[in-house]
Amino acid sequence: MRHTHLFSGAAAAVLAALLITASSAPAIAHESLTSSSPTEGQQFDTAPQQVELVFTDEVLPQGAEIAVVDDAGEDWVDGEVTIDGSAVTVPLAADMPDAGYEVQWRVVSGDGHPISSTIPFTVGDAEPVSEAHDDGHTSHADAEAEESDQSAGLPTWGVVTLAVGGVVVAAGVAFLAVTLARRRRS
Ligand SMILES: [Cu+2]
Repeated sequence: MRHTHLFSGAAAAVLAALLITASSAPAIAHESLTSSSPTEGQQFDTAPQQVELVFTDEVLPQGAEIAVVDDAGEDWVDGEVTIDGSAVTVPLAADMPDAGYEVQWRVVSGDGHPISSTIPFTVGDAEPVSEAHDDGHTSHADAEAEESDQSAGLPTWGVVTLAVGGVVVAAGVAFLAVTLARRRRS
């Protein structure tokens, strides 16, 4: 009999911990980039006329920003950003010289979260942008990871606090269960 009660106490403790942990998990995913022109690292013989980004779902009609910069930081975007559902396009200047460039984009996902990344490409026989912002450069995968951290809405210490709280609650539940089991026995 005693073993049964101990077991149910432990089960309750595990359940409580699981519930608390699950409640801190991110609930909603945001859009991500599914395709782009240029693609990452693409080499053009002649300069592209526009940048097109396609996302997994519609992005919000405001807050989209695209720059196409060269090594000197000059922006070669020449016109307004157009958002059509999940596609975001912007025209480029007609006289882009052979060089390395980088698309720097930022859009607001349908769930209200801003997402951003960079896409390097080259025109002609040129070196990719070497750039001072190599430090801050994130691959698509890294950007996604950062974004999903943010979408959890909790800094790391918040998650830790919740986890510790879960263990404390679980311990309390287990203690109660064991105490009740003892009382029933006596
Ligand atoms: Cu999001």
